[in-house]
Amino acid sequence: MLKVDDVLLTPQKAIILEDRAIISDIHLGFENVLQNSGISIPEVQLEDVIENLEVLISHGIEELIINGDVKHEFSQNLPGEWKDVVRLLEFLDERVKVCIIRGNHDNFLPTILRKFPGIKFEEMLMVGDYAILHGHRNIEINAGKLILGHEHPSVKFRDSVGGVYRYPCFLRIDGIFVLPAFSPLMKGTDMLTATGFLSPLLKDSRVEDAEVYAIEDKVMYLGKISDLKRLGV
Ligand SMILES: [Mn+2]
Repeated sequence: MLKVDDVLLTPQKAIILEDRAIISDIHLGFENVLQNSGISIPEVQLEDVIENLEVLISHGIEELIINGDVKHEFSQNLPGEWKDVVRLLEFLDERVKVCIIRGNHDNFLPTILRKFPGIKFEEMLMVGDYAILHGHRNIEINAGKLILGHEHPSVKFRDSVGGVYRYPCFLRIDGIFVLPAFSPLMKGTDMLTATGFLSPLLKDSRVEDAEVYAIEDKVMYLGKISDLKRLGV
């Protein structure tokens, strides 16, 4: 874990703030999207997600905040499709307090959440000085510090013999932290070639100024995007 300002960045792709862990963009069911486009992939995502959450919960956190996009598909709400979400929420509900922040893929989530009266569902949550929100919409915020999801940041490097390495990463820019996608299947957006951010809340920020905290077995500070570009990695 790496301490930055008043938060901890963990290799499980979570930010720990006070006694809470914040993750984002689980995108359960993404396997189905890959399968539908002809890519054969076993449905292993839920197990992987639960394994990582077990590690996080073992740090003794009081509450887990899921900062948007629990499930990938947002056009339908078929019961069978949602079994992974129900299993995940059952697993969490028995162990920690849970708060889900609405993401752009979460339109149908409230239907499932009726089964879980203990789980909060919010547009935004304040924890200390931080506003925690997904970031896909522009909403009025009275906080200088933000924790966002939605961007799925990663950095992609190429070595001299053509090997390609991609690491999910946290970004820190203008008092804002951006979480990597918690999903083990999402490759993420390569910030070294991205020309801008998706979030309207980052419209005044430059990608070049973002500081990169890449995740492998541990969290590594790599400097700013502009530094990495200058190094030609
Ligand atoms: Mn999103």
